[in-house]
Amino acid sequence: MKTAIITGITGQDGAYLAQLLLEKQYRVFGTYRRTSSVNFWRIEELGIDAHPNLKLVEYDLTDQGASIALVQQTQPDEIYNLAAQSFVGVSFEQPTTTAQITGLGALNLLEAIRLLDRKIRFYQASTSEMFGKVQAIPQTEATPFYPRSPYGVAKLYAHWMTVNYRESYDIFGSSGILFNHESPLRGREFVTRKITDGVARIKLGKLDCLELGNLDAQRDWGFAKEYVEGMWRMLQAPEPDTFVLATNRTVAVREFVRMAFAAADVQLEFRGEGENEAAVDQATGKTVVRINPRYYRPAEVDLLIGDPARAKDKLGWQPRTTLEQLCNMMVKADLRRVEAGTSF
Ligand code: NDP
Ligand code: GDR
Repeated sequence: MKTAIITGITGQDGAYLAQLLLEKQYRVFGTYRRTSSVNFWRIEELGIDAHPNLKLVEYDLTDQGASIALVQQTQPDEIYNLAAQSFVGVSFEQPTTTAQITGLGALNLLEAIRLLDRKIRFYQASTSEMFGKVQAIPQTEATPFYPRSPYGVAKLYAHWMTVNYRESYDIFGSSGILFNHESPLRGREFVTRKITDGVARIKLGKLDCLELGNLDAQRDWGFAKEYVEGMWRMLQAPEPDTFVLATNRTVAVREFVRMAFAAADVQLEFRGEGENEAAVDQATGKTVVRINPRYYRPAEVDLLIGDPARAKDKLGWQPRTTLEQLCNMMVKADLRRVEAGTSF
């Protein structure tokens, strides 16, 4: 039986990855932070919270001693470092905290591996945000980085430390440069889930109008459940490496808005430009989306589109769910939750 540590099990990817590893008969140590109220709704929704092979461990990534103790006490074969301050918008307001968690946090685990057991395989959750102001289209493992947020800069540090520990100490450290991936378990602050949750509330009469920021940003959105499978495959490969996981399709936020409302049988018409842009329900004439500049970012990533050819070739990984299917799945889940009054 293999043993894995998943940092950030209370997050979207941590929950899906735990589900996958439990299905594969792993013993899983999932780490969560001490908070004043528990935050296990995702693993509860997946029905794995009471699984006999899942142990929840209190842990903060910023604590070096705790990182060493965690590795010493659990003796893992694999560590998946998914914990992060992962919200780009907040990273502009809390750059130091973001650097400590998202950047240095990864180093704490790499150090624990270097000091305790160099055979442990390590996955670092890197991100397309490292491409930022993109230097090539589509982006591949060879595209130069140009991060545009404190989050992107912190992730780039963690990415290079993973590569450095691979080269310096022969540690099996792999870095997955994952493009945006979404699901019904996505946090409500991220734009896709904010939109699908908003659509559900508007449809059920609980909200009049959804406020968003930059509708022109283009993202390459995939389904999170498929992306965690790619993480696992990276750690089963013969050699540690860096891989892009993406769909190779890019869509503007505005189009996702249109798609999500359509999934609830609401057809939109967009009017106006810039801060005055708004979307109107064609059937009722009501404004259901308007711009609030408070959601603009000081520096934006305008366009992301990834080429996952290397992952397909070396890992046999490829995305299967289309954005339309994903969007439908998220809207349906949010309609169910809002109706039942159980939305997180
Ligand atoms: P989430 O924001 O949903 O989850 C992040 C997790 O990190 C949560 O469990 C959170 O705990 C935990 N965490 C935050 N700070 C600490 C800390 N100091 N110590 C321990 N745990 C902490 O992210 P996702 O699941 O969406 O993403 C997983 C990883 O992949 C992240 O590193 C993210 O940056 C990266 N990534 C995500 C992509 C995406 O599109 N989803 C794309 C590319 C990379 P708590 O619940 O207590 O806040
Ligand atoms: P991103 O995701 O920054 O790409 O980071 P997010 O969903 O927050 O934003 C995507 C794009 O939508 C625009 N946008 C808005 N974003 C939010 N959150 N709220 C709004 O109201 C809004 N209106 C427009 C943003 O400006 C942006 O251009 C995510 C995170 O999961 C990271 O951790 C991960 O590394 C990257 O994806 C890949």
